[in-house]
Amino acid sequence: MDYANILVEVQGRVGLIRLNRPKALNALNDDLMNELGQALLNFDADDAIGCIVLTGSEKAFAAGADITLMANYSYMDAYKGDYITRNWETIRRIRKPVIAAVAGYALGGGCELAMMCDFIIAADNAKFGQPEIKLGIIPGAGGTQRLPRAVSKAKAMDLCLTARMMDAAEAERAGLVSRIVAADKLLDEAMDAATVIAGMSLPIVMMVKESVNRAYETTLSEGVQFERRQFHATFATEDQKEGMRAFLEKRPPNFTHK
Ligand code: CO8
Repeated sequence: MDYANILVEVQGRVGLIRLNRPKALNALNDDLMNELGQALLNFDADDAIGCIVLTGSEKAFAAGADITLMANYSYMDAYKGDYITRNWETIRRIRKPVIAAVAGYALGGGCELAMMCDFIIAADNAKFGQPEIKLGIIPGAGGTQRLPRAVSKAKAMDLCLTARMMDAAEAERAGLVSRIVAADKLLDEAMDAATVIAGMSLPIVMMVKESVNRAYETTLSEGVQFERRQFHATFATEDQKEGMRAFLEKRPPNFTHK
């Protein structure tokens, strides 16, 4: 499939998507979000793919939603047209893990997009922020909701109210990113992590993702109950038999994703 705003490739069992609007620092518009959604759904439906990596360029993961597009919006354009936002949530429907590999700017919608991924690996030059307030708007894709859950209310308020950027080190201390790597190693590190995940049993990987995400949607006791049921369900898989047999036979497992 041909895309104009993203580049898509497959390496082993990993699907790689690069945001590719370099002249606008990967600013997110409707076309890009449509293509991203389609590429994610295609990888999710492809049995040969076990994990997905989403990245941008060395200068920008994404510098936010496209301001030229929004500048003359009316309320009705935003509300009734639902431009930009209408395909925004596709990423939440993806059942396989999506790793954000973030170098450079991840601002506004770019930061929100990274936060919708399952975890973020950051280059040492990464900068995160929710600068919408400087434009006279507020975050519109989870910045006021996912950021406090990721980094605490204090830091989320600080970032959303002052529009300041947070560097990679601060983002790691705050819990927004899982690891920091040198910028020139970012993609290798993200692809390596994705390859490790893609080598695990796919149904079990999906159960892990679903269970961890449940922690953000429910009470602790409901979440633990959900986890317990998923744990029980793992014993219905062939990969559980293979994983435990391989351990006892002191050999690597050969998962068949069943
Ligand atoms: N939209 C459109 N174009 C952009 C954007 C953007 N968000 N960011 C950068 N660009 C363009 C610039 O206009 C410039 O274009 P040109 O060369 O034609 O003048 C080009 O990219 C390069 O940018 P700069 O020259 O500004 O590069 P600098 O290195 O000087 O600065 C910055 C980089 C600091 C990233 C700067 O470009 C900047 O501040 N960008 C805007 C960041 C921002 O405010 N982001 C938030 C946008 S609002 C938002 O994301 C709301 C999300 C709502 C989501 C709702 C959907 C569900």
